[in-house]
Amino acid sequence: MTINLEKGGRINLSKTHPTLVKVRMGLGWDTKKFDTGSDFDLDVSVFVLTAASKLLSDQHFIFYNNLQTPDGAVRHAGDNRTGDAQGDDETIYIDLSRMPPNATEISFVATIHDAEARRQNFGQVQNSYIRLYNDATNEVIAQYKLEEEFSSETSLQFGSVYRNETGEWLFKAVGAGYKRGLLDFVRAYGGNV
Ligand SMILES: [Ca+2]
Ligand SMILES: [Ca+2]
Repeated sequence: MTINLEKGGRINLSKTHPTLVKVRMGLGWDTKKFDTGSDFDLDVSVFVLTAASKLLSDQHFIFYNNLQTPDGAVRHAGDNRTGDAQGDDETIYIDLSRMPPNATEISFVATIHDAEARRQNFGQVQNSYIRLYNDATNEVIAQYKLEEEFSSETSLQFGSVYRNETGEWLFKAVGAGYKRGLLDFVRAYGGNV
């Protein structure tokens, strides 16, 4: 059974799926093409963070030019440049068993490539969602459909997979919009760019 999360909602994966090891995150969106004269490319990035919300290393910033963490715990399946895919537009694979012990949060952020020059924002994006699968069984464990209308935001934190004090893994629906670019996120998470 799929759990539908609301903004701010969470699910304790260690309780609902105690044997879960391989997780697949699918992110999807559609763009209102008539609103914009140029291509519209949303990019999903992943930040693997310590308890202090800092990147474990610069290599733990996963994006279209760095598709995998050195430990192999997180892998990005690659860039989709249009949002036209059927179903998930970009996919991230996570192996919880390979996650370094000091990794406490895996944050999923979407940004619009070249948003400023192309004068694009999340007001031109619709049907956004993040979906968490058990990659071993293809079961959709939880999903979060973003209901909110974003107007001028150029980036969006969709959600996080994180570890609590007792070592349980949870998934949280965040849905926070920002007027920030990708580099601003990297800097905020303590990356060197
Ligand atoms: Ca993309
Ligand atoms: Ca799509």
